[in-house]
Amino acid sequence: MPINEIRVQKGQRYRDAINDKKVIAVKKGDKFLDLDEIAGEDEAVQPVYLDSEDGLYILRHSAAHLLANAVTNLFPEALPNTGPVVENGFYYDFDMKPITEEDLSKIEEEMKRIVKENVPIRRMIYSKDELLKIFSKNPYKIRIINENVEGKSSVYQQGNFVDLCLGPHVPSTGYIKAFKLLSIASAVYKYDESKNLVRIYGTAFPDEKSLRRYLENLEEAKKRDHRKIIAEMDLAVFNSEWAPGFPMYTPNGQIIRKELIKYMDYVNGKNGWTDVWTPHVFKDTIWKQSGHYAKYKPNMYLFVLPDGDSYGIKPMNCPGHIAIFARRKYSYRDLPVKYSEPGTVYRYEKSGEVGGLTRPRAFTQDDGHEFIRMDQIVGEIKTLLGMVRETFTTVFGNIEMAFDLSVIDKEHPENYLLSYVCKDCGNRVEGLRGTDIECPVCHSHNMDPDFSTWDNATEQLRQAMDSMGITYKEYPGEAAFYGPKIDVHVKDALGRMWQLSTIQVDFFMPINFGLTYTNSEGKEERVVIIHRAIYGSYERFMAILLEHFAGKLPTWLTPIQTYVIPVGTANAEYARKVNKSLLDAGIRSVVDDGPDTVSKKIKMIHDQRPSYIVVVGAKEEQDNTVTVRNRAGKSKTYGMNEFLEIIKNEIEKRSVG
Ligand code: THR
Repeated sequence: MPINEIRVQKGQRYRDAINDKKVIAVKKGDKFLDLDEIAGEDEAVQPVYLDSEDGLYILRHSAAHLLANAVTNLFPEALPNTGPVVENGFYYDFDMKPITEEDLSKIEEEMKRIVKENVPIRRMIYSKDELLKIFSKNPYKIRIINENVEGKSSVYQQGNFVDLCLGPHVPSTGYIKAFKLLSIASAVYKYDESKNLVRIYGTAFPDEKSLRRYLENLEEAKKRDHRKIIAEMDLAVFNSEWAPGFPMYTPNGQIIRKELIKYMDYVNGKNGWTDVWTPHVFKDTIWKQSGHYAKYKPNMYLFVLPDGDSYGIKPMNCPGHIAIFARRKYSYRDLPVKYSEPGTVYRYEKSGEVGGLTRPRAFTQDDGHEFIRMDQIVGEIKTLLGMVRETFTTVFGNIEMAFDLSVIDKEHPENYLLSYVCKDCGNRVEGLRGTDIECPVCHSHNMDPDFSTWDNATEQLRQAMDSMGITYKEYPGEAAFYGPKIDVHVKDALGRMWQLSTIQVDFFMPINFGLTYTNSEGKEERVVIIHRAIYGSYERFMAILLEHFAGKLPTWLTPIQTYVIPVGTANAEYARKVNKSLLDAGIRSVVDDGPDTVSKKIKMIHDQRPSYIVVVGAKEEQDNTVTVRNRAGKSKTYGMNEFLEIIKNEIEKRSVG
């Protein structure tokens, strides 16, 4: 039974106070310590179990050291740089000659050998001078020491291998039983772009069973890779020569996209959103005013026309929606004003970062901007969260969602747009960002940040989620520079979390564009903008849908809903008739009345994943029935009209299956 607390006496080694092999470290306050450390006083510490979240982190960190130990044993000239824990595993970067898959197996074998030897892992403290001597042959470590160590620091030693590290680690290499090296990549050294390091990725788990499950999931994820499914179902075209990072949709892909847009139109419509259209290109004047130019310029596609005017292709839709909002005056009764648009945006990403539909350079957001009063935040956020829940439950069925509240880091006010109050003259300025803020009235630099607007908005976001019974985690420092935000993630069929929706409160652009309304006392007040996307973008959403359903999309989204096959040429006429009835009922149906056998046709259409294969022979023709095979391979015969009703109902309800 895991316990929460262990009492240790002054001078006692933690290891000696704990009699449980599953405990690999201890936690004292918010600090983690090795089991070999000695208590400085009588105290209570928390045991860290190998199979806990903290334990897994320590295990993977130790596995990264094990990897570096094995690499330097086999390739003595290799210079280790850094080896952090990452999501689902760890990596280590080495300055060394490129290695092969065969080398990877050898490294893994060497790691196993070191594990079998159960080498103790020891922590030692050295002065900066001593550290510089210990690592004198490794310029990467020297740089880290020079940049980070003041006075002294710890190293960890296991046998002949020593690494600069703060720890903690498992007590000995024998603890790292279930691990696997996954891949080799090349990583650019961040201080010298001409230097390519060899990055080795791996993972480790507390037991073999969890490792096996993870590796099976990884295999399944490869099978479900949306780029593979896109090719099989003929959904999109990626042409790296003509349009690098700009996906194009084929007729099949456009069907899915249009269905998603149609559904979002429906959700928007019933929640008071009205569709607008904005152009893809604006003059740079708008981008300067919105702040995009200052923040987004390196990611924008910009051009100058012969008349000297400069333009930018939109990286976001907000300025366009703002330009529409700003066309007239508003009273407090007119708000909220809600504009939505499937708005295509263009963001330059380095070529190494572009791939498939998850990282394109052009994508279409199911974007929306609403212009509201401060007192409307709770109500509007609740409506938006309701839209998020409805959308994901409709599209995915029963799906786990996680909500993050990203809030300001008050320790770093310089990162955000804030109001400041001058301590000398009492003047208040709004929406400034940076350090050393100057009072525009008395030029004093004695300015106090005023967090009240942020606090108010953040509290409204909390209230909205609390009142809906939504549990969420707060992330200080993750807010947008213009306001707090809620991000929604879903857990897919393989247990992976994907961030989809974003709901952002913004006080900044209303200031930049002078967006106001007249309040009930006839005074002008600033509006608040909420930026939101429910799917996120159509591209990313489609990728996630394809991977979640392994391409077997619910019928309403499937490009080919029915595929009609006659048993023989004698039934071809009836098959065409059945196909026409389906088409007439609005079903996306295709008939294959060619000479191939039924089994060959079924095999040929397999990768396109039609919802139903409708096989008709003499018996069906005589009875005016259809024999329908679903994706699970089960067949059933229905009257023609009966089947039409069933499939129409399934599509209309957007059933998940
Ligand atoms: N401008 C916002 C963004 O791109 C959307 O409105 C959600 O993140």
